[in-house]
Amino acid sequence: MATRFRSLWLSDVHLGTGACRATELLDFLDQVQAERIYLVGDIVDLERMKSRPRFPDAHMAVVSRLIALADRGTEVLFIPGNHDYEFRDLAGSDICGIPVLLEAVHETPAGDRWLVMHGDVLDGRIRKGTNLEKFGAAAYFLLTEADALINRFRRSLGQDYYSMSAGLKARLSGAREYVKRFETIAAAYAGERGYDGVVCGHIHKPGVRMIDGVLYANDGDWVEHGTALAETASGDLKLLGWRRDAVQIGDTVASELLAA
Ligand SMILES: [Mn+2]
Repeated sequence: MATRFRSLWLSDVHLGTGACRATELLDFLDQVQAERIYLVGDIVDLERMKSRPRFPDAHMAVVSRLIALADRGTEVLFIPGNHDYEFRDLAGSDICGIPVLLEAVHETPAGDRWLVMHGDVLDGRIRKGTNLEKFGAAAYFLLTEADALINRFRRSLGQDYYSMSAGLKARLSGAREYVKRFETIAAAYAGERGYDGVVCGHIHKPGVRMIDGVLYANDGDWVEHGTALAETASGDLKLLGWRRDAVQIGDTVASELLAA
């Protein structure tokens, strides 16, 4: 029995790469239902496919599933990221019933307005005036590469997915600094533009918190974490995580944060 939500956000699926957890995502999509699904960028990794073209059946099955959901009445919206930026040229039109947008504005049941964007637009601001060139986005994402290899072995042994780079990144101060700056700058950017919150992806670090009065929400990724954000009918925002047996539903966050 699928759990019903008002809205669902997922991003950084990176279809077309060995690191993509397509099978887990398909299982996740069996377990949740939503009135609308925001695809918040880096869904298909066209960047990687330029050097190493591959598209396994499970990856195509994810594409087919999303198109089928749109066909059966789910409002599916696609906001391209930096790994599928070519689709930005299609903004204003749609792909198989899925509108393509540069960004979206989500309205909550309480009437709050959240900016929905991938987040790469902030990369320039994040590096400005810091030494993050030494440990920028490129190095950060390189750490995710080793995961695919390790987990291929772990899966063959029947073990659950373990994210090495997630653990490694948590210990590296450069990575922590990058994540913290991204979160702060994303919230400030949305606040400057008059929004009550921002929902994004890009940094492969799920999280939800208030930053200077603006809700910051990151839906994570389907390379390391296997996470999505979901809004209930009453407007609570939850971080969902895929597990072998069931979708793990995190604590209520938005309503408590917003009431604080
Ligand atoms: Mn990205």
